[in-house]
Amino acid sequence: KKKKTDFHKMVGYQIYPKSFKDSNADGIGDLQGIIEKLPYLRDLGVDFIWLNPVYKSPQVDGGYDIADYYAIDDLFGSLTDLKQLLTLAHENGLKVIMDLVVNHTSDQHPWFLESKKSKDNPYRDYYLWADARPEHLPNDWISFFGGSTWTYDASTEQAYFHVFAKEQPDLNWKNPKVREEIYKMIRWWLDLGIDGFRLDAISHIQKMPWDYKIKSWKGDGPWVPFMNVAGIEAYMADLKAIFDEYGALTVGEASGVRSKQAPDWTDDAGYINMIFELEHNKRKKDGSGDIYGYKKVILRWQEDLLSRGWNALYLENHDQPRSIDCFGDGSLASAKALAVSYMLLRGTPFIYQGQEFGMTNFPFTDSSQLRSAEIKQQYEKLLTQFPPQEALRKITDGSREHARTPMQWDASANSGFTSGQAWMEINPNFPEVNSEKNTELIQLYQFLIRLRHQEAAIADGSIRFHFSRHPQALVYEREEFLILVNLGTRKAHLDFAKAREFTDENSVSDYVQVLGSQQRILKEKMTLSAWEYQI
Ligand code: TEU
Ligand code: CA
Repeated sequence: KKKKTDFHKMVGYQIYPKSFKDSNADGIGDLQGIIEKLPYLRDLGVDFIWLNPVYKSPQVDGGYDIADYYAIDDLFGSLTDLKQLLTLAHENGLKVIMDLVVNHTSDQHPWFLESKKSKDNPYRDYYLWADARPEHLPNDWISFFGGSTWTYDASTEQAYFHVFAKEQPDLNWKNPKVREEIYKMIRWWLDLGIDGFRLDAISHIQKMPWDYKIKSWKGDGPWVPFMNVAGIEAYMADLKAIFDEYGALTVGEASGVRSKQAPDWTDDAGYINMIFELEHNKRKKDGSGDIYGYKKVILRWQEDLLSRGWNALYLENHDQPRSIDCFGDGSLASAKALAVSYMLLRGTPFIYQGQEFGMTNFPFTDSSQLRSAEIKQQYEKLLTQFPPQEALRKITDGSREHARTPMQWDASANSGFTSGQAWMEINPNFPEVNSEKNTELIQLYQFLIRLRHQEAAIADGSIRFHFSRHPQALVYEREEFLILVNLGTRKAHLDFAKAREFTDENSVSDYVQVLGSQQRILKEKMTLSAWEYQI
């Protein structure tokens, strides 16, 4: 059994390979491109990278539809490239974790191609099939991407089950052969030398019985029948045993696992190291982020995992719009305040590519700029009700397309991303917003990463919140540190006499500002201006 990774002081960096760096001018980011940029990541100071899927895939859902778990898609390079990336990353002190997508495969995976052939095919039970008629599906459950979770197959007069797109049939975890195949594959990658996994949609692998009726649309809404359903424990325990053997670094996308349950999932006896909560991503009606909602979710997860368990912290990923526009107001000041708001919390922070220099949402003007199949489909649907511009706005407000535009490395042609034609349009603001220009924000990230590396209080200390009900000020203590952030443009007036008591050892005046040139003792009352932060 290998020693587990000391992830408390680590910072992760998420790479969406298609849009990170193209090395061969085909307009698509690739593994050699990532290799070229390893020095950049080393300078930023992060400890590990998480690669979104690079496996062989028809790319219906950004590579989350895998056709071969053991092969790299030609788009990205080869297994040799991946091995080279591992070696060089490790030489640069960077660990590498990969996406583990085992709730479903592509409908082009050989298992599914076999499974589809006949009811008595040996692979039939690798997936979830049930008797059906075209107008009478096994139940009325709804998929995450809209429409039924069932797709009818005329040749066998049955339907197969999928919680995402119809091109992503769900694997049948009840079948021991399926589990064996998956566990074998996990070992194969860990044996190859990767350092761990981000477990995709892992809370959906167990489903309710097919006759389960959706009672309420509140909470997890129509997705209750496949959100952290009882029975999942045994599968997770199997996974944990393998991860422990290798000392793998693991982070789960596990929606439906409540903050109260998360300690059981992520403490020493838990299945994985940490969980990405998805709750803070809730939007206001106009698609913008809800700061008070964000704050409330964060406080609850921090408090519920204080004595046991561990959080994965993030503002952005490949499924969310850019934080500077959704929680911030587009200004650099707001991006800085947001960085401070989450990087020093208790947990392991992740930075999504481009976030570190303030990449913004994309100004969509035409549907030809959309790339993901599921968004294009929804757009077509909306067109039956709305004029094109309105349909486009509705579909792109809060859409994950914003996060997937190519990296803006510099002000040169194609933002230094490719010397060919980029697969997705580059944000026209790249001459102003790029990794060479917004160094102030990058430096702040470097500073925050250093704090976590050097200060035990930040890596491992406890956390205590003050002004919990303030609509936009986030104030917390990490032992000898006090962090204050105003997440808004209105001034925040803080009266410490009215704040919850500070820890016995510390009074407000003990905290000195360590940022900036002069040191300033905090006053009993203080006002934070727009997006101001103090550490
Ligand atoms: O996302 C899955 C995802 O967000 C759901 O599991 C989530 O639980 C649900 O939407 C709750 O509201 C992952 C990937 O991040 C995404 O890019 C993929 O499209 C998806 O899985 C399918 O693999
Ligand atoms: Ca390429």
